[in-house]
Amino acid sequence: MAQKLTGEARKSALARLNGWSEVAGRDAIAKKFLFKDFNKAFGFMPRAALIAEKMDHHPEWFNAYKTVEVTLSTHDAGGLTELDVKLAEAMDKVAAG
Ligand code: H2B
Repeated sequence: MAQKLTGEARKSALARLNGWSEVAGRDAIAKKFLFKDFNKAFGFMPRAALIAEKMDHHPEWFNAYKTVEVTLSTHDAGGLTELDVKLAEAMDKVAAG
């Protein structure tokens, strides 16, 4: 099972990410993706979902109009792991087109 990220490994993993921040009060990261319109936001979701399913690592997310708010945490580990960082990077790539 993935290990919780701590210390230097956690610092460097978080430094790799763009626009993601640590969530207050829980060991998770979050990002609010802002798209041009609903079509782009909703188009992002199935593409990201297929990657998440392939990784067997799933986001918590919420769509409203052209925003998609994503929270990532590894439930099995009770906190942030490398899996969350990998999924965050993959989502950034999908969002960039
Ligand atoms: N997604 C996330 N975000 N955290 C997990 O711990 C997790 C998951 N565990 N997706 C997976 C599924 C696990 O429940 C299955 C059985 O592999």
